[in-house]
Amino acid sequence: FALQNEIREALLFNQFKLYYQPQVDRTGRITGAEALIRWLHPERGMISPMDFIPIAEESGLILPLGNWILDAACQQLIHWKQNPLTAALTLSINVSARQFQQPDFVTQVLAAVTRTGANPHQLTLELTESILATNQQDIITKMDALKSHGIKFSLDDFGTGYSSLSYLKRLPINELKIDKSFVNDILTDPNDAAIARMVIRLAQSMELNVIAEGVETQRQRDWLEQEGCLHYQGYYFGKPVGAEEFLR
Ligand code: G
Ligand code: G
Ligand code: MN
Ligand code: NA
Repeated sequence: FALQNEIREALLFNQFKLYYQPQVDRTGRITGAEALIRWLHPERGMISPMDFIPIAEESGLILPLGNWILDAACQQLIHWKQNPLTAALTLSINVSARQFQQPDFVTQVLAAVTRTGANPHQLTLELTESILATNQQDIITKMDALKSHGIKFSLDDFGTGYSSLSYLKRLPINELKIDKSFVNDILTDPNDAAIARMVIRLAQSMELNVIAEGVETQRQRDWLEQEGCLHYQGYYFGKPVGAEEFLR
């Protein structure tokens, strides 16, 4: 309960900040970023989302927090618009299952877009396979509604959770994200290599974009390129950083 109250206060006192991790294409050019939230606590320093997102989800605070994230991300797109170097970047934001399951989720996302004037075509929502456990028609209806405004969807941590391949085919998804747990050992673990290869082939045959996360070395990147994965995210290209450092 203590942490719950602190999250509430942190929202009130503006202690959250979005960090941005670059996403690059095969030429190394930055095409976009993933927004990753940080809590800049006045006494405890920087707190990882792994330590507060689960509590925010349990307590329902993920709803106001999720709206704050949507707003902050859209505002960042507006900032980027003012600089030719960043004007065309896309921004991926993580959406919790609980947030997505709200009846007014579509309304909330579109409200943030309208309020800020952000271009919805530059916005990607990262969903995890955990959302797939709920009512299929409800998910498809929501995704279609947002898609009709130009918003895209990426399936995060792909391969780590619950997913039926036949179901995947019915969802209006644009991108699969190869989980970093597979990328980590692609060069040494034949099983991880096989899974990564399978995700790439699946994306290719379903005409989906595929991006590998957690790329830490040139050799991992080269292996992925050779297998046909042409978009990457990971420490090798850049860690998540504040907006000022991201611009630099
Ligand atoms: O950078 P990293 O340590 O940021 O993130 C840890 C975990 O927290 C990841 O699983 C990530 O998906 C999650 N996370 C980071 N930022 C957000 C966010 O803005 N919203 C949600 N729902 N989860 C986030
Ligand atoms: O949203 P998701 O669960 O995919 O969150 C991505 C997580 O991976 C974040 O915690 C982010 O900081 C982390 N991350 C990003 N790039 C790398 C990397 O190259 N190596 C490792 N170990 N973690 C990474
Ligand atoms: Mn993510
Ligand atoms: Na992931």
